[in-house]
Amino acid sequence: MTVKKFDQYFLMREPDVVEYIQRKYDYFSPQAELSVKEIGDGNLNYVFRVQEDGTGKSIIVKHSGIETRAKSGRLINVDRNRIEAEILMMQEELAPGMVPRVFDYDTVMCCMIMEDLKDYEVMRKTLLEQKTFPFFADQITTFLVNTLLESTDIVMSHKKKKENVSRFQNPDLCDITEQLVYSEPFGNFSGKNYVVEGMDEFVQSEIYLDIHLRLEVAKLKFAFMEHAQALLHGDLHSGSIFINEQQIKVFDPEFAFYGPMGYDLANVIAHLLFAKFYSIATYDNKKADAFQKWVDYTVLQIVDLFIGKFIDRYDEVVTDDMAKTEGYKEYYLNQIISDTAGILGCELIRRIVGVAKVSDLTLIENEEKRADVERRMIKIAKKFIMNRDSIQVGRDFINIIKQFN
Ligand code: SR1
Ligand code: MG
Repeated sequence: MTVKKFDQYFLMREPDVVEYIQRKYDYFSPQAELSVKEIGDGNLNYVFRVQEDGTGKSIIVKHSGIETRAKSGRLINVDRNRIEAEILMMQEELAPGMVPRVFDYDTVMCCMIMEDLKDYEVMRKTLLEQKTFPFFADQITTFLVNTLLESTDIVMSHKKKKENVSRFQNPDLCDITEQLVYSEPFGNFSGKNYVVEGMDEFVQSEIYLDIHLRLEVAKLKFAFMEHAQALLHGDLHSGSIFINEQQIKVFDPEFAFYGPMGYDLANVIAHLLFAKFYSIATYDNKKADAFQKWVDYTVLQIVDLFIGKFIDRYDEVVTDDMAKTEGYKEYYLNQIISDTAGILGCELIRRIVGVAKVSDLTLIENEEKRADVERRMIKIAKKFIMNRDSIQVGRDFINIIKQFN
């Protein structure tokens, strides 16, 4: 029996993708003149835009390799593509219009065919251009509360929730997070961490030799691994959000799995702070000043709107009798905010010292200024980790951040 092309997995290049789309799907007429471009800028996958030249009609093909793009030698299960497609479809139900539409996914070729969001930009890029978005805090908190709370034992049938925990096991991508967020940045165990000149001693004394910090991060690491609280996006940084003046579209949930809710909230806040400190290191003008104030206000709003919406939604959707006990909702929420503060600290530190940097830092041209803001962010991060149990509302976050402005 002959195996036809696309009946067996291989890593596709641009010409294969056009052939694949025309052979497998009917989005375009058979005569359509199609062009294709690989536009992905992430660490893991290939993202192809296929466009009909005459009409401009286009779709996205997201394709997973068995190895990371960077050819790191790290093999990652291509099942992440299935997880991602299923999560996006579930999130569309819970937060309508806030994720890209998925048309299909192919478990053989490890591809997802999805809406092309040409009217949107990746949020990280817009933030580096000092653009502000007045509705962002409201939009992202709706997304977070709706997608997270509904997936918990508070709301779901406990049997169904346990099935979901199994269905969304994501061991390879969780392993990346366990190593790159919760281990390597605090001990440099593989010797791969690196920092800009002038940072070595500071990182040694403030991070690697700080045994109190390491203990708190160890607690956070095992909470991440053991606390199957909610179905997380799992990598909700500003590069996973498309944005324009009207709307956000959260994408790229390939790290999704059941973990502590604060993980997603923390990522959103951490990457706003990276943009703020990029601005501090790069510009000295009124626009930058306004941008930095907007970031602070947005962080404050995100925490407080999350709390408000969570409290309201909890009462609407709670099904478990014991979870209705007076005081339990507040107890549960306090834990989420404390987790958020601790994970926020880990995310800040890991992007500064670890291998997965962010362009908000690498694009700072003046190395002295970069080192200066990185030291300040490390100080902020440590405060969040060490004091997380007393951090409860938006103002508590801002009070720490403002100490190092
Ligand atoms: C090898 S992947 C490195 C990082 O990129 C992803 O976006 C995740 O944040 C991961 O930690
Ligand atoms: Mg990603």
